[in-house]
Amino acid sequence: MKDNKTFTMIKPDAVGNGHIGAILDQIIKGGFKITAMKYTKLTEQKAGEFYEVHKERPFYGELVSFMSSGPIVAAILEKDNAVDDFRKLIGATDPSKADKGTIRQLFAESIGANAIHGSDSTENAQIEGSFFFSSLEKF
Ligand code: DAT
Ligand code: MG
Repeated sequence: MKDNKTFTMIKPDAVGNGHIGAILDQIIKGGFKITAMKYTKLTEQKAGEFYEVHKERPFYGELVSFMSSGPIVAAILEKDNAVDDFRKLIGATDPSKADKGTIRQLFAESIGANAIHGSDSTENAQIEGSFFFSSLEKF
């Protein structure tokens, strides 16, 4: 599979704190092209499905309720080496450990409310993108 796509969500904390514009600016300046985008809100059911892989983790309930607590921005991004380069741009899961200048270091509040999602593999980017977008919404 071609490794030139990843999937992201600007999470409810960052949307609520007014950081959509600043985060999109970082993404675009980072060399990513937006090939799909929507402003939406997950139900608890949908957030539970999206994070199904984390079902057994102790923070799953908290994660599902946080991710369905307010609107998000979902997007598919294109760039060479998209998955790895985007993980570098967003920084570590725990913002207190994220490198200076990364999106999580700049905008996240905590390990749970950490501003942004980035896929962990090309295969998952494909699955996650299709969770939100039909073929008519991907460019
Ligand atoms: P990432 O989002 O960096 O890929 P992950 O896939 O391990 O991290 O976890 C998914 C999300 O779950 C993460 O963005 C925030 C939440 N999370 C992870 N570890 C957590 C923890 N120890 N306590 C609370 N929430 C956590
Ligand atoms: Mg992950």
